[in-house]
Amino acid sequence: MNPTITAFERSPDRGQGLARDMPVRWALEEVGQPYDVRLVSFRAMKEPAHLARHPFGQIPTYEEGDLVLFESGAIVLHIAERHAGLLPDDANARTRAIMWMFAALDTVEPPILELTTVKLIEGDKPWAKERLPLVEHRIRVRLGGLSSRLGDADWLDGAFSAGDLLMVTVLRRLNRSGLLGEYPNLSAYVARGETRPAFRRAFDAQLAVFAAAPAG
Ligand code: GTB
Repeated sequence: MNPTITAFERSPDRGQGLARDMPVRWALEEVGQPYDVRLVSFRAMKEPAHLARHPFGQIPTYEEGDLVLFESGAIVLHIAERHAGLLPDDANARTRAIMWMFAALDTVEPPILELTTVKLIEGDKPWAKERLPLVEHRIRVRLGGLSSRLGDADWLDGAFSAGDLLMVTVLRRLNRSGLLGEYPNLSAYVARGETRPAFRRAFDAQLAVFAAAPAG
């Protein structure tokens, strides 16, 4: 039986692939695992049936038999551990790939999420203009470190891994900010991820959901 994931019935990103079902879809596509999708509205996410799967009433969730998971990073790790293709066989290299998964979500993403907050949620606050450069500086510090480490390599540590999948997912949030363009190797890294056939299939699938959603 295919696993079932949940995704927005109508994603606020209008199909840009920025919602967190995207890394889960991408991981499933990379390993060739077909999946089903249950679409949920913002209201349904806060109802008991969904809260039983996700204590915070969010997407994505992942159901596979008796196993119910939330947290996109944990779901990607589960997929990577159960299938070949997203984690190296060598034990040390495998641990390093998992380290990069944490680095993406724990170290690189937080200031990037702050940028969304300051622009979209706090944009009308009198202090937002002053806060923006501080947040951008914190992002540049992270991008600088990542850019130096990546150098002219294709991927973070040898072959493409779940670490790259999450890092590219996180960096894509900067696509419209102009910040990524200051680091040509990181722009190329994201583009490399986005041209993977599995990424394209995942992206097209979530875009098709948005395209089919009633206008709102
Ligand atoms: N840490 C959790 C994970 O990685 O799974 C975070 C899950 C999460 O933030 N889910 C969001 C959600 O369900 C959707 S992805 N929000 C509804 C709620 O909390 O009520 C976050 C997201 C939302 C919108 C955009 N966008 O419009 O660009 C991008 C990302």
